Amino acid sequence: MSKTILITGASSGFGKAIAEKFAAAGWNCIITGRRAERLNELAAQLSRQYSIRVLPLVFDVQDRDAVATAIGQIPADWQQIDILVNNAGLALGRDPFDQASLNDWDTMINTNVKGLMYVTKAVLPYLINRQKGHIINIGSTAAKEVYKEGNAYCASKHAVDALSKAMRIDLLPHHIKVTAIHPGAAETEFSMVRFKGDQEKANLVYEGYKALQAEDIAEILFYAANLPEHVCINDLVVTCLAQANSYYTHK
Ligand code: NDP
Ligand code: 8X3
Repeated sequence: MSKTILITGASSGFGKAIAEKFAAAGWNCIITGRRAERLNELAAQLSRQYSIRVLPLVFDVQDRDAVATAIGQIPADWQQIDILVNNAGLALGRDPFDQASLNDWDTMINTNVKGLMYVTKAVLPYLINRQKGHIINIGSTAAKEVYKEGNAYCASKHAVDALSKAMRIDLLPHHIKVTAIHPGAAETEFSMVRFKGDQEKANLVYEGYKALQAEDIAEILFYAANLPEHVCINDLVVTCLAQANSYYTHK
């Protein structure tokens, strides 16, 4: 029987590449995000190309009620979820602590931390009911190191690191695996979002070296998701060859 993966933030970047990778391997996909048109297009493409089922769900992970409703009302024949990928997230701005915007801070914390918690809480009854499942959280190298002007983004990803550890402990009795994958710089829409549409600033982030690509993360996640039942990768930091950590990139 086909397996099912639920991926948040599947309208671009890592999430989209993860959906493509799993769909190609015959998995049914629940894809979520705020941009309905992109999700519907992806759903149509994947179901046509790979003869799998795709369920697009449009909601903002920051909206607690919308999350509970969308996930709580998943049709019965979609409730056998094998993997949840908590990927939806963003950085907004790169400003010194004293100059950063409170709105940006709120959005990052509400999306990267609270959104991840809301989605996980909503999906867990389906996993607990089956006494199995795998939660894969997308952290960041920013979950491990705090860099200049990274303040709230780094804090939000440190929280993802802590929450992954907490889930791993508390969900032990339910046989649920918890994996945190922490990518370094990756060429997605991430920097366009961070720099609020400033293409020049976004391009600079990836100039002079070969950054990670979304497909690299999809490949790694697919590997982590397909290990034997008793094996769980807990924590994985992944950078491109040119990057050692948050501070050193050879350009
Ligand atoms: P993208 O901007 O390409 O994708 C982000 C995804 O998150 C989109 O699908 C977006 O969908 C979704 N999203 C953002 N906010 C919300 C929200 N409030 N509700 C629902 N969905 C939301 O960036 P990446 O693919 O790079 O980012 C994915 C994750 O990887 C993030 O958590 C990011 O922090 C993390 N990461 C990224 C790295 C990088 O360098 N690119 C490195 C390390 C970690 P929509 O806009 O349709 O809602
Ligand atoms: C994204 C990578 O270095 O911009 O999480 O924090 S970085």
